[in-house]
Amino acid sequence: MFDKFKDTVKNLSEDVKSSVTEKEIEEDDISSVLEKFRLKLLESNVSFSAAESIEASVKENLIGKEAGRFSIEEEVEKAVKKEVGDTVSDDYNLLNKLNEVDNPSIFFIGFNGSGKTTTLAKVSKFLDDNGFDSVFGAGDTFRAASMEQLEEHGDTLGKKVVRHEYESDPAAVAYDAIEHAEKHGKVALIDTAGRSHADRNLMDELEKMIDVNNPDVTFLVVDALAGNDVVEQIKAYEGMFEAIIVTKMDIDEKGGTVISAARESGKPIAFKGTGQMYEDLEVFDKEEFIENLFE
Ligand SMILES: Nc1nc2c(ncn2[C@@H]2O[C@H](COP(=O)(O)OP(=O)(O)OP(=O)(O)O)[C@@H](O)[C@H]2O)c(=O)[nH]1
Ligand SMILES: [Mg+2]
Repeated sequence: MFDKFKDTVKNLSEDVKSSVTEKEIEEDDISSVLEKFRLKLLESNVSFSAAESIEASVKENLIGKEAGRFSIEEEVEKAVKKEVGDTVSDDYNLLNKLNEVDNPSIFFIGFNGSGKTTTLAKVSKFLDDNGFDSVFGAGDTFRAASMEQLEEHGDTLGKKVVRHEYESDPAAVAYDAIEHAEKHGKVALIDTAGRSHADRNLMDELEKMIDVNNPDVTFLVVDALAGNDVVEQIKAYEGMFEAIIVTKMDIDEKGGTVISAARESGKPIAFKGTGQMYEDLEVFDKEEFIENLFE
């Protein structure tokens, strides 16, 4: 896992070692290797601003130290861990949140193909395992076959799917699904159409959907392979979500998307998707994530 990120940190340690000639590490010794390190972080999907602060933290940790008196690897690792730890938060508990509100509703929003529909189904399974029944709202009335995809999950998981016609108003679908959930003491899980920031109509529609229905929880679903696009995605949905779910972590070599998403949004990471099965959803654990970056 995260081999590319590991190599980046390891290479930096080696580069620092070979570039330090004096006893005490000076800025000049390491500025070019830090520059290279920053570029490598960018290649590992770490956003520009996050890469800059990781670089600054490593620099601060090394300058003025006496080479040979300490382990460069350890210092580099310590600095990167601290910076990532300060950036990424896992401070989100969905079950607590659901216990706090009456008739909860959860929206899943995000770019095309990020994993919204699959994640909704996984969350339904997670809720089942924790004593919450759910109803699905087919709020993607836009993409062909989206409702059949959701109904397939509904059939498999034994969940009712509230749907209208294609091209109909998704705000009304969500409304009906939430009403149905309220009547039956269930949680409403609302699917939405995949958007890109260029789709002004779909973005307006999504804003309306959220305004009208005032969901208790809105998750932004981002794909770990999105790379630098995640910065744009966070901007496009700014103010609309309270926590993030990062999907496809099982096929991510780079690790940087979590760091970028956390940095650019300031929001906690609630869950991670780790495969295509319903049970492949885990509560995000920051310490475990950081350990995985280095082990
Ligand atoms: N390996 C892996 N694949 C995933 C994960 N989450 C979702 N996928 C796959 O990603 C693809 C897209 O998932 P969807 O749930 O359809 O994504 P979506 O955001 O609803 O897509 P649109 O509705 O078209 O915007 C599917 O093939 C999923 O099986 C994950 O955690 N790991
Ligand atoms: Mg979908």
